[in-house]
Amino acid sequence: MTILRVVLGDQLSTALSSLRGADPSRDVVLMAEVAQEATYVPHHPQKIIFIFSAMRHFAEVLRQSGFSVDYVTLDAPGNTGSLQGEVHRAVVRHAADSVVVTEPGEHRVRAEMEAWAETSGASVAVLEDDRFICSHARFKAWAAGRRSLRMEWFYREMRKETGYLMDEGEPVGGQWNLDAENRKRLPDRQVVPQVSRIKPDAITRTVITLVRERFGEHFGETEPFGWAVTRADALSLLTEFIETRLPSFGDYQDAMRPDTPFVFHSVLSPYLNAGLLGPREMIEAAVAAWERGAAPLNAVEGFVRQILGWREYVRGIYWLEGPAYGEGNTFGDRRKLPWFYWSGDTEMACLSDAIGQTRQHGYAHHIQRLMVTGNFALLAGIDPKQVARWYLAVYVDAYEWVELPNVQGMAMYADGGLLASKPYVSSGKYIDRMSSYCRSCPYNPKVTVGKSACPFNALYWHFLARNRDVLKGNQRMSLAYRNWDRMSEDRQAETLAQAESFLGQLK
Ligand code: FAD
Ligand code: DLZ
Ligand code: SF4
Repeated sequence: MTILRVVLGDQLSTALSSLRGADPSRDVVLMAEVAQEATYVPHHPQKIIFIFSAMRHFAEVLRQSGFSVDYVTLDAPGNTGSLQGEVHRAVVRHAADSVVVTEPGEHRVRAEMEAWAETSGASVAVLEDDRFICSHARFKAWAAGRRSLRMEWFYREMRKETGYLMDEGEPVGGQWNLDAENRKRLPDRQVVPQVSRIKPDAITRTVITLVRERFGEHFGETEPFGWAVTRADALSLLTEFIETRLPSFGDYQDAMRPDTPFVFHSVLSPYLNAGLLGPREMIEAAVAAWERGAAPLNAVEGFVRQILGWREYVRGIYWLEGPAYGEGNTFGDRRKLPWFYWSGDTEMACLSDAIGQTRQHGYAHHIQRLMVTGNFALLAGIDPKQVARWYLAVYVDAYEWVELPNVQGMAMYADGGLLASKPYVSSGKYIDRMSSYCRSCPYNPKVTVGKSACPFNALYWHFLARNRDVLKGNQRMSLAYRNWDRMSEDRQAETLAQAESFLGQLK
């Protein structure tokens, strides 16, 4: 009675539910590199390299602990190119009568698993992914009967339940959220520590060659490739973050500087999402740094909130809302994604830098994703589906369960305000305040109309004016509308004309 235990590319943890209770002398682990997963969106080559190389290294870890691993490489003869096809072939190869798998991170793959039993002839058990702190049932119970599903309330429950940063039922320091302290601009003199990159080993170099041959035309540079592909290296990067960047993580969480892609961020999301690191150990490492006086509370609370709060919350929303969540389009936006999102070819310095580093590293930090590329897409009225597809393709950490709520809900307000109490839109003023981009930009963030005007400015007013019917009932938008209404009619007309002329030229 052979059991086939399937491990997907973002399930690289020895504590995975599908591996629990396995009998290495009888069961077989299947891991398969398949073209379908590499191309359902045109993933950044570094994302594919990261996943394939981390899969190959993880297969070795399993083998060393006694598992029999059937690993199908992308170029293996007979590779059918799909998970379904590979499960079917492996069931036949090993005469398996049952398949055990941990639930995937996407509705698309979850639906495909429903068909595995039919095509393979074996029974299929899909187990809960308990690498998360909050189970589906717990999230559902939290959401039940609430009118508003704001992250902050969820986060407080998670703090109470886990006891992280709690003291006798109260938040340490007396406040749940220290974000007010976390919006500092990066001073020019502030030195930003280096993020170590990991030198590719022989396995990674083989994968780089394979990916360059097969997916070289995808957006993004293949090299230099510096991502960790083993848990040991990911752990050393976690330690480096805690020691060198966490102390200033809070202060400069929202800050941006040209050619400084990582600032004080952890740059650990690819490892966390693929299973090389777990959420608890990351949180506990940060809390321990605070306990020994090595990092201040605003940094540690801010970091813990990203993982215990935002990450768990967006996952809960994704599964609670189901596939229909991706269909929302609050403002009926239909404009196609501008070509510069793929080429990086724009004079707007903020967008050029954020897209340029995305191409180079498959990484941009949260404020770049939200307030530069996301903000522009929302202001310009880009079709949310095209925006979501872009984000899913270009970031090494992107899987739909985490990408979609961030795009639909947070960046595009396409879920009608389920996640965000108001659209995250801003003029060039915000980008100028939080970055030094504008200094090297041909546009002027203080100008709204004319040749030198920052495009974000007129677009901001155009967004408000064209979406007034949808947003007029939102109290949090009322100040913005009062400012618009205070403008003279002539000024409003020239501002809208400026935005329309810009949009008309957008390709
Ligand atoms: P840090 O700033 O160091 O934060 C620490 C950790 O907190 C991250 O590693 C991540 O695991 C978690 N985290 C922080 N913010 C969020 C959030 N909003 N949602 C979920 N987890 C969070 N994150 C992804 O992991 N995958 C995505 O595909 C993704 N797409 C995004 C798209 C948009 C439009 C936006 C606005 C955000 C998106 N995020 C996504 C969230 C966030 O931008 C990234 O998690 C973060 O930039 C990863 O870099 P880091 O590890 O340096 O994060
Ligand atoms: C993202 C990805 C890629 C590029 N390739 C594979 C693969 O070849 N084999 C595999 O098992 N998983 C891969 N993945 C991760 C899956 O796409 C991921 O498991 C689903 O999107 C669900 O989160
Ligand atoms: Fe971006 Fe406008 Fe500043 Fe240029 S002036 S960097 S377009 S915000």
